[in-house]
Order: sequence, then structure tokens, then C-alpha cells
Amino acid sequence: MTRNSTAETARLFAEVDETKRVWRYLEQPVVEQGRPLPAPSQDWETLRADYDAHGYCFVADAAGPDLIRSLKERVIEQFIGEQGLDGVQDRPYGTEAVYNLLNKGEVFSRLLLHPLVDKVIEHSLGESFLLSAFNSHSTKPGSLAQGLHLDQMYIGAPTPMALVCNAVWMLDDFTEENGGTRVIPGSHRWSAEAVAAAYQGLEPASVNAPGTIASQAPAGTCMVFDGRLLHGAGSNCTSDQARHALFAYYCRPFIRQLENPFLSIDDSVMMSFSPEIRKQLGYQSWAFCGGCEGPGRAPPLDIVRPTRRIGVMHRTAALEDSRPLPAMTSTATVTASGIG
Ligand SMILES: O=C(O)CCC(=O)C(=O)O
Repeated sequence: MTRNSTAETARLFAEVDETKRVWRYLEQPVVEQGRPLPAPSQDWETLRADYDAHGYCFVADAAGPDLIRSLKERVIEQFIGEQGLDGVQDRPYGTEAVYNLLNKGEVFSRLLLHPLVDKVIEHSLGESFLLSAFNSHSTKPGSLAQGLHLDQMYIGAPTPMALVCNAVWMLDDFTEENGGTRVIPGSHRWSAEAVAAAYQGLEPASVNAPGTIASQAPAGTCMVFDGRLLHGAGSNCTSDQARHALFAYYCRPFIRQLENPFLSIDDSVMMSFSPEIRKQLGYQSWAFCGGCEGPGRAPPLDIVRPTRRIGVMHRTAALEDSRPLPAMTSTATVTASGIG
């Protein structure tokens, strides 16, 4: 604290005051009993009431058809390029994942900073939330159901407010048949005992879990759900319809991000983002957390880092949509100038 100027100290204390606002989230929202299940909407009051009552809501037409087409092409191309590479998975239930999307095409960053989606996330997590990970999860014909789980299970204790939430960008229509994410509406407000009884973990399951329903909405919808909601990928019973989706996962600003953006995103890609995106990735401090050269001291947005050599990393980056995929067998060293 001694390093901070008076003005910085005043700002820090103002931010700590923000934590008092966080405690207000302990006052549970008034939940409308008997509210119908969520349907896609762009009306804020509808989204907020759906989210509070059921633990999720559908932002209608959050991305247009051209953008959805580009995202789907890029994610499929990247998945094919990464096959056989260490750390890239066909997941146990047969779904396909691509991680660290922001490093793999400018097109993915176009989904960030959506005003209505971010408004729901802020409602869930408070101000200054962070993007914790951005991955694709696609069910394939014949893929199994994923066990019922919570996205904040690693916290290890029930919480009276959401600590994380997920924004699911549907690149295909989500249906019962193609594995639309299964949810138990309202389970974000269940007791710890009720959650523990239904919790299955991440093991694949041959049937969809009892008590769940499929989230169903057209491609272009963004479903935002509370980190305490019991959910899992549904089994894909079709013979020919994959269900592609991008999962942007967010956390409160005092929680460690799932993917470390400072190590996994190439410097040149990071610097191509707007300051607002960089802030969501962690170029911000909040209260005493995330400071740089002193508790709570905000990192400069254009920070230049000292030369560093931290180890060998497999090349999985496709930095521009138009760039041909690199040979995926080569390795690269992370240095101050990015992937070399
Ligand atoms: O693919 C889905 O529908 C859900 C994915 C999920 O919850 C997970 O991977 O943890």
C-alpha cells in the first residue's frame, strides 16, 4: 500500500466499497413463482426475470447468420487442424472441443462486448467480471450425454450468489435430438444436499439425466446460465447433425481464470484487441486483486513485458481467418515477441 499515491489509494478504497455492493447479492432476488420456462427474447426485464427464476435465459438473435457461418467454418477448420495434437481432445463423451479460441481467429472476438449479453453477465457476476475461458464444445452424431455438473464446482462449497456464468453461442439450432445442453431449471437455487444428490460429475452417461430438459433455441441465440445451474451436454441421437457451440465462460474479478490469457494468447493478438476486451481478459485490477507493481494498481493497457522464455508450447494458433493452418506437428517457444 505504501507504494500507491493518494489518488490511487482513494480509488482502491472506492473499489473495495464495490465489494459491499457484492454482498447485496446475498439478498436473493424476488423470484416469480410459476414463471414459464425461458424463450428467446431481447427484452431486458424478461431476460432478467428468466435468469433469476430459472438460472438461465436466451438472448435472441445475438449474432447474425453471416457471423454464425464464419464462426462455424473457422471452428471446424481449427478442430480438423488440431486433430492428433497433444492436449486437443475428442472428449470422453464424444464431443469435440477447441480451446483458447481468441488466439485462433479474429472472428471469435467479435462475439465479445455484446451489450445485452454483457448486461446479463453483469447482473449475474457484478461489475468488472473477467472472461475466464473461451472454448467450443460440439456434440457429434452419436455422442453421449455429459454428466450433470455445475460450472463452479471447483469452489467446493455452495454459494448464495453465482461466482461464474457461461454464455453459450449457438452455431446450430439447439434441439432435443442433437444434444442441446441439458439443464435443471431452478437448480441454481437448490440446497447443497439437493445438488449433491443430483450431481454426476463429468463422466459420460448413456442416457440424459432424469429431471433435465434440453435447451432449445435457433442458431444465433446466446444462452447465459448461472454457474450454480446443474447442466451437461445432451446425447446427440441424430445420424447426421452436429451441434456446434461456443462457450464463453466468465468469473467474478477475484477468481482465477480457467485459461491464463497472458500465457495462452499471443502478445500481438492481445494487443489487437480493444482496451475493453483487454480489460475483460485481466488488464484491470479490482479492489486489491490483479494489481501490477503493487496491490490494486491497474496494469497499463499497453504494457510491454520484459523478454522472457518460459518453455516449449505446441503451435495451435491460427491468428487470422485467412491464414493457412500451420503444420501442426511443430513446436514453438514462447518469448516476449510471441510464438516463435
Ligand atoms: O456442450 C454442452 O452442451 C455443455 C458443455 C459443458 O457443460 C462442459 O463442457 O462442461
